[in-house]
Amino acid sequence: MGITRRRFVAGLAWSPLLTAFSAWSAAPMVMGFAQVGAESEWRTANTKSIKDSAKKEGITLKFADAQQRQENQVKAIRTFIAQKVDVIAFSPVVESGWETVLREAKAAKIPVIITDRAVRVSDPSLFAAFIGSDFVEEGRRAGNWLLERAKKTPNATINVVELQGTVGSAPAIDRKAGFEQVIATNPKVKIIRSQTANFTRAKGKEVMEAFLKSEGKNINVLFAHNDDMALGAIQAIEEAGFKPGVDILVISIDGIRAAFEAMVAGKINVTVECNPLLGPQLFQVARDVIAGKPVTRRITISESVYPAETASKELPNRKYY
Ligand code: GZL
Repeated sequence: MGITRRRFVAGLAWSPLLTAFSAWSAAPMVMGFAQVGAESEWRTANTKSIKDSAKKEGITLKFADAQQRQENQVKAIRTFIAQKVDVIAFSPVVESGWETVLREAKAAKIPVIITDRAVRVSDPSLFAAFIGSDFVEEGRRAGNWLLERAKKTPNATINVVELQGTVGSAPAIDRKAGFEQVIATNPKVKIIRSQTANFTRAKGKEVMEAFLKSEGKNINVLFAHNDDMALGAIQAIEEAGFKPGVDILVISIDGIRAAFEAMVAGKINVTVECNPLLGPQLFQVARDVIAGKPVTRRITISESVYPAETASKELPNRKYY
């Protein structure tokens, strides 16, 4: 199934193999998907959306979990190329290091769709489309919430500790950039410690423990690049005898169900939504790409900001974990 359906149709239009075509064209699309891993509840929801959509659309999905390791994603993409799938999609764990394997996919005439996290490549023709959030905007939204809150204590210095996502990943780079862009307008707001906790709950707790040990009472705000790290950090904050959401404000991103529950409990002050439910759009774009239709290169998802006061009303509507 290595040749693209587009070329196959062109070839068949002039040949008597029309019956073969009708049989083949009825064959389900085969997609190879290389997922980052299973590091967070956001990722679990993202994987479920992709698998559920593939099932609903009758698409044969070859799914690989890379356990947050780029070499595993590259290996999976090479396997998909060898299996001559119709289309490859993946959520790149980090932004760089994809040129070689994407050139191999291009040489094999297999279109590639990037979902969730962006790649940094010199040749834009190496992928057909990107479907995902604007992470810089998410960082700005987190920063804007803090600036609004800071108006309540205009003369106070606000010391922020930051739990970054995976080093080199688009969400970690861009959320940090967006947040810093906004807080730079208020000299009273300062990031005093910043470290990666790799988007996981366990690391979030561990790094927050270290922050608390070195900075303790000096910490006014935690900015976590995702809810899982924030939830881990909340455990550390409580074990250190502080009240999360009160002694230390907690700003987070994703909008998973557990974050809404923590907001109802007064332990998270705001979560900036990052929508993981990309499955339906992914398969729509895949069909268009295979059919040779023009596709929008960058498809972003509309998202909201949920301060704690909205949590109990919004909680029942949360479709994902
Ligand atoms: C964002 C996504 C991030 C989430 C984390 O689109 O790549 O990865 O914010 C997840 O929860 O681990």
